[in-house]
Amino acid sequence: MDFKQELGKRTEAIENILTACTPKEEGYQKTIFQAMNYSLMAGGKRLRPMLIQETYRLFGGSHEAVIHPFMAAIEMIHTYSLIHDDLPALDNDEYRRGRKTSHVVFGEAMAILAGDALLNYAFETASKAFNLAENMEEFRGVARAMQILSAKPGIYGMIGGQVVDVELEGRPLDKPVLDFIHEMKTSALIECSMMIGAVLAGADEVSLNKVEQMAKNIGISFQIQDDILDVTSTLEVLGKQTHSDEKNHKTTYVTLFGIDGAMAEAERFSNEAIGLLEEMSEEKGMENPFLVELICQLVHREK
Ligand code: GRG
Repeated sequence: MDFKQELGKRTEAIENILTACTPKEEGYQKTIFQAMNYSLMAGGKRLRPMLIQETYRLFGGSHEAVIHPFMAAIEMIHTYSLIHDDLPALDNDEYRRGRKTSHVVFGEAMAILAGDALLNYAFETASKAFNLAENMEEFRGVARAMQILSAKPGIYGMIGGQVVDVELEGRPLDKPVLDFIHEMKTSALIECSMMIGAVLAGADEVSLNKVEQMAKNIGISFQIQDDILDVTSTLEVLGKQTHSDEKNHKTTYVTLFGIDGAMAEAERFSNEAIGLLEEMSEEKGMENPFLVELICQLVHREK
């Protein structure tokens, strides 16, 4: 398998799914559509929709049309979180995905609304999957996926983590609190993606718990690597400003353990995830070599 080529193909297919869901930029409220599309279609790795798809394939899902609304929806939720996180009241960042941030281009009020709009439109989009379900079992899977989509980005997931992150900013944190923030802020959307892929493919509860655990480890590893890149990379490569954690006086794995220590921890969490994936694959007699490689590559990514 040529991983880079496969990654390119999948990313392009996701771009097409997203494009098909974008609102037309017309009417009196045209500005909100422009602001939504500006951030949503600005590139990005498209990791979360890819994880929905690859987990669906891992569990032998065979009616991919039903996952497309969820793939678009999770990227909309992720994009809303980035728009809001970049606002002056939060990180006050000027660049994201290689472009000026939403509030710089459209003004703060419109950026707030664009984030709100993407969150709402995500559910409007995901709910279209009900119309695509071909039988009762799939319909129930869509209902379960909707529950996961509404819970994981919320107060017991991404928002919960963000609250603690904001409240404790500037104060030294210990590892348990930092892990809590990572698990909620970052892992929650990864868990959300992989669990949605699994339930839509008909995975049982035991498998779903394992998927959640695996995704938690991927998320923590992903966040540690994000914090390393904040110190070691550049605006040109990342498409966003670096040294943002230093600017915001944030404790990270890098401040706690240094770059090498953080790297070792990122690899440890990643290996834990791969171990769980291999265990599950063996038990169920299923495989997805692309997913294994994707998880491996995330720890060594450059952006
Ligand atoms: C709702 C304000 C608000 C915040 C929620 C997720 C989040 C909390 C804020 C976004 C900023 C941030 C540092 C999130 C942690 C997860 C993370 C590393 C996001 C970046 O995701 P990538 O690298 O981005 O997948 P692309 O642009 O590639 O999609």
